Amino acid sequence: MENSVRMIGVPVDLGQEQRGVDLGPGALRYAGLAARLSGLGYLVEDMGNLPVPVRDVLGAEREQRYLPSITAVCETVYRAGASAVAQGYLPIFMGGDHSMSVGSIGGVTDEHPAAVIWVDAHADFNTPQSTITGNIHGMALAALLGEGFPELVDVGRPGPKLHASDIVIIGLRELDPQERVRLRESGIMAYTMRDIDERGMAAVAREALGRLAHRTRLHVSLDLDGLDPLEVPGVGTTAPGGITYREAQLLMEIIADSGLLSSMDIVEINPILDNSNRTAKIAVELAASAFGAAIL
Ligand code: 6HN
Ligand code: MN
Ligand code: MN
Ligand code: MN
Repeated sequence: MENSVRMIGVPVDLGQEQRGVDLGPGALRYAGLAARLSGLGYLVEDMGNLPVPVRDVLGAEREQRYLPSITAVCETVYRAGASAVAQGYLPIFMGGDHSMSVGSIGGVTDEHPAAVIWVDAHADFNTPQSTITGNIHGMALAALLGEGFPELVDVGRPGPKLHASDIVIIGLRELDPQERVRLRESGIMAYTMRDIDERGMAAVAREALGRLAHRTRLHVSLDLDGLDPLEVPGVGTTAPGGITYREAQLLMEIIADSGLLSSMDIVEINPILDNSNRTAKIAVELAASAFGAAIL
């Protein structure tokens, strides 16, 4: 793929309730993301952060779960993603919570379709009807498939941005009851922790790529809560029993081998909940592996 990376900060925390996930882009910068990728031979350009309204001044939107502001942010993310791809860059979207992926994945598929590997403890497949929390970060993947709030479905261009066959979820272990029914009916392939435990990450990763072989571009949406919270404590919605650092490394290395990586999200890092920026440092190592860092 391209040799130029564009880092795009999206300090959005409106898709969930914990404070601190808006600090994710800074945490990734301080953990050395740009230097790590330049060390691999990429030309790295950091475009800074996209404008995101501060939650404390959005009092009136609270009861709408910040839907108008999240929609506006996702429109901006969409345009930044679409221009990055059109200009020949590999964009890395630094969240922020997972609601921003409605914009990032929409934007990178503006001209050409892409497959998506969604690394997450969760499916983010709720709709306003199925959700328990009401949090929009739990609805991002559903919106990308055309379900839920029409404002989110129509971000950037009208209608769904992905087919069920374009997506695999890896690391799944926590679903809300109605979300579970929805996911089972959707046809989306999800590799649960049981699959990883029984078959191993190498087999899961290779099969996942095989299922996405009808696409020539690959977007990785890395929600850090897909990893085990013992290893990455700096996330807001923790679920025990997650992907280990070593399994995540192997997944990213196998993704790099495919040569298909064309864009990436790194989301849900919450430095306020973290120990010494450990979660962002691990995320930087995983991004480096996805972008082709090899041990030998
Ligand atoms: N994420 N299923 C829960 C909800 O609130 O809908 C958790 C969602 C987590 C979202 O981690 O990106
Ligand atoms: Mn998520
Ligand atoms: Mn998650
Ligand atoms: Mn398809």
